[in-house]
Amino acid sequence: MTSRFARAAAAGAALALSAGAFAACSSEPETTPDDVITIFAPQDGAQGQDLEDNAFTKLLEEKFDVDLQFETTTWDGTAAAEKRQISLASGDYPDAYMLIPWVDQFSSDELVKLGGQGVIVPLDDLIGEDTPNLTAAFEKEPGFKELATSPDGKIWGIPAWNDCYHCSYPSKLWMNSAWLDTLGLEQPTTPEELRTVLEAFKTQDPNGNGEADEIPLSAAGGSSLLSYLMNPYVYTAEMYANAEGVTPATLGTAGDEVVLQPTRDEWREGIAYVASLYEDGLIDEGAFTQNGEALNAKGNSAEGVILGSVAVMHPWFVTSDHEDGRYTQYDAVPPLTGPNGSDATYSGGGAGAAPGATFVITNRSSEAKQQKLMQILDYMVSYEGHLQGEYGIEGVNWDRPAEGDVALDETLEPNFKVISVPSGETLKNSWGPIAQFFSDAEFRNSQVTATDIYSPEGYERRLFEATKLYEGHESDELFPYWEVAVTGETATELATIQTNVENFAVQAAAEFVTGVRDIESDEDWAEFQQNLVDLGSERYVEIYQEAWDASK
Ligand SMILES: [Ca+2]
Repeated sequence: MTSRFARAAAAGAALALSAGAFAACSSEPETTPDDVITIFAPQDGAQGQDLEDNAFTKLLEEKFDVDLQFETTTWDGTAAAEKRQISLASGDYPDAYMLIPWVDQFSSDELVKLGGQGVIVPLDDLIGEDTPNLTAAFEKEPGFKELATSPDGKIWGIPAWNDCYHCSYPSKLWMNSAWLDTLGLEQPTTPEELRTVLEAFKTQDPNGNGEADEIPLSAAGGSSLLSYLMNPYVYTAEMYANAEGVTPATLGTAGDEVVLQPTRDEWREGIAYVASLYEDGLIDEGAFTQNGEALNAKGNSAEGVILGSVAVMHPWFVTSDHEDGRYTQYDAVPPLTGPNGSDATYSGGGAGAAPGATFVITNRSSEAKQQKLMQILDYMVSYEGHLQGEYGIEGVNWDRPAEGDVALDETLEPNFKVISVPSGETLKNSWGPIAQFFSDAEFRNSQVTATDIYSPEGYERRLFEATKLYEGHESDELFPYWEVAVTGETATELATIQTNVENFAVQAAAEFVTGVRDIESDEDWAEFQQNLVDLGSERYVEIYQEAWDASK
């Protein structure tokens, strides 16, 4: 039994004497007194987090004269989504939900539905003079307010705005510079130059052990590899999957028209190129199927350095504890230039942010509680509240900058630095990503970061500098799906089609690359097109076309 329920019952002890108090739950929500606010939130015990007994919780309780009680779930997306749905369906839900967007959050569709049912309350009238920090954040980043505004024009909840610069350009290629030096080669700039480099990695023993054990190009899961290699031919976004579903990565645009990229001849040409690399043995056989753990094992192989290049967001596949210094060897290769130019995959809207909300207030909350909850939210949007909410206690978890410290973005004044603590204690004093409502570029990039990009302490700077190689390569064909919301019955219809089409496109692409399907065969190509149609691809494009038109 959750402590929230237990305490709420205790608080209403007089009522609890009557068995009816419990039976009444479903029709007439029991609520706690105004000075007790109940919150549903994910909690990560592995990082030492106990929201009931947490330094930031105590700070808020004192500052806002309130007792915060939690109903917790885990950081596992599927389990968290399920528990949230159960709590809503039971009728025994708390005053508010505070979630982590990449674990589980309310979708636009859910917000409109729950708002219409009166389960969650509109925040529009609660935002204003009483929430100066949120109001200022909306003015500073109009995209944040747009993200918070539902398709019906109301603000039913607050999403997290997380302007992660390096995540905005997720499809990067990390190549071993030491190997290039050994072989007297430069970083490739075109698809054919890449082939030449990969062939040299494969045949010229760059790790010098006399064995042909080199893996020229690897990846984990197929999507990042495809988007980096395909972009010189046709704009290709990277597919992400989370508890809410998959991103519409197959979609591109031609002017005002939404286009399914895998129907295009340019897509076929791109796949033919990737397939030719695979046929030449230049791509790791596991690239499309192996998970992160398997890639990690190759990157950190005890036999020595065997990875020539890896298509992933950042070089997490090597650890810093190897004596051979492999941790320092991988550098990002800028987008390759091909017939389509030199596009880079771009993910906008605060990088991975999706329409919807991480914070909502329910109809269980009295007006006094609603106001208090908005004050608490507003404090977490403020600079000081954000620092303490996300990181914890000053002097223990973070510090003010010292003389000589440099911000991640060197053009900004350094504002804070995070202090390393054992991994089992990282969230002992903070709410972590729950409090990350407004991580705009200025906040994130004013963090003190070591200037040696090849030291573990300078890792974020290495990613920051690598990303500059990709910035400015946004495609004319990009479909800004994060600005497009689909609601109502259409959303239900879309969810199934989207999952089917997107998963199939990645699977079929891998099959074309590995030779299960023949990209040169017109018959196989026609079959692939028919498969897409059978999965609802035409309706898929139609739904997004209508929603995109409506969003303009
Ligand atoms: Ca070798």
